Amino acid sequence: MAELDRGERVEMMVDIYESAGAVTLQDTRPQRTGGKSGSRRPRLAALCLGLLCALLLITNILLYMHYVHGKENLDFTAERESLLSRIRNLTEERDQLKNSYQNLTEEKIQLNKTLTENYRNLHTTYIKSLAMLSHLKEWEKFGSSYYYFTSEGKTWSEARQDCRDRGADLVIINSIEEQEFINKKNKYVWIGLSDAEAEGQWKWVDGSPLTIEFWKDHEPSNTDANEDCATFNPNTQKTWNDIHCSCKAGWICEFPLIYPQEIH
Ligand SMILES: [Ca+2]
Ligand SMILES: [Ca+2]
Ligand SMILES: [Ca+2]
Repeated sequence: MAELDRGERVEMMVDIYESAGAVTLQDTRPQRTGGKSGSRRPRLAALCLGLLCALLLITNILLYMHYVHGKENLDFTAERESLLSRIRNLTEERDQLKNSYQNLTEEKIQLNKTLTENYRNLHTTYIKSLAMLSHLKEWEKFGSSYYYFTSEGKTWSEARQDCRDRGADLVIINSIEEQEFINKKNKYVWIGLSDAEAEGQWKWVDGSPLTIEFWKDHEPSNTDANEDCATFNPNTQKTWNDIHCSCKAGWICEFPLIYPQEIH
């Protein structure tokens, strides 16, 4: 061996390695051939398992979607019932409000009527008060009224108009005290009593019927069927007489501080 040159030793070592590699390849080649057919089964199993997992996943997704959809349907039904209930409640409230509105409208109309009537009465009283104040020094107070006496000759209607112009009306005799008060003035005058609207049905100028009477004997006579206005003839206890309304006489105006309908 020592006699072998360097080139021969190298060739020998190459041959040894190649022989060793060939042996190694011959040992391993059959094993690789047998392993190729055996590795297909795990891959197929893995593929099937993957498919099963995918199928299971899809199934789960479908079940979840079905569950969610069903739950949404239930939620929708409950919400629909809730909304219907609210609609019913709102409808009832609307009907109640409608009734309340109608009642309030009727009350408003009634209040407006009352207010208008009160305003009209107040305005009338105001105008009467102004007229009364302008002639106050000519008036005489007795009881709860002011009285204006005049002997100027006018018809019953003219006399009444004069009283109205003064914010008052012809006198209404409500008591024996008022009768005696007027009697003491000793004036022949018109009083606010007439049966012009219905013969024999004597009424005061405010529309009230007689509550106390002081007719002279045999009066009211309605002489010539045309005596519809009452005069006051002083100096007797019974002083009233009906005469023609177109006759001339003095008159008495009365401005009550209390309205006649408030006197009981
Ligand atoms: Ca009176
Ligand atoms: Ca008459
Ligand atoms: Ca008469």
